[in-house]
Amino acid sequence: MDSFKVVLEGPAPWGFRLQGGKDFNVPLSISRLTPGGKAAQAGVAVGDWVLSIDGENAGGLTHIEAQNKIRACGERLSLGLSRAQ
Ligand code: LEU
Repeated sequence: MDSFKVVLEGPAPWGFRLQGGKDFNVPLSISRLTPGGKAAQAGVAVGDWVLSIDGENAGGLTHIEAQNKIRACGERLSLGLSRAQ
């Protein structure tokens, strides 16, 4: 696994969708990207695991908690991601 961090400059939309979360018993991951959107431009890929949001471990978050945390980021969204090589 290759772990890395991306920082997106706001405002939203960030240009991605999440799937999974603690309530689904599946780790959070990127399920969809808007072509040319901020996340895609920053090198985020479909399938990337979301390890942290805004510097905080995302492992224990439900799907809605993770979405809310992302929505609370206005000017800057920092994501810790991990990708299978
Ligand atoms: N779909 C939202 C966006 O692209 C992100 C979602 C995870 C709240 O800004």
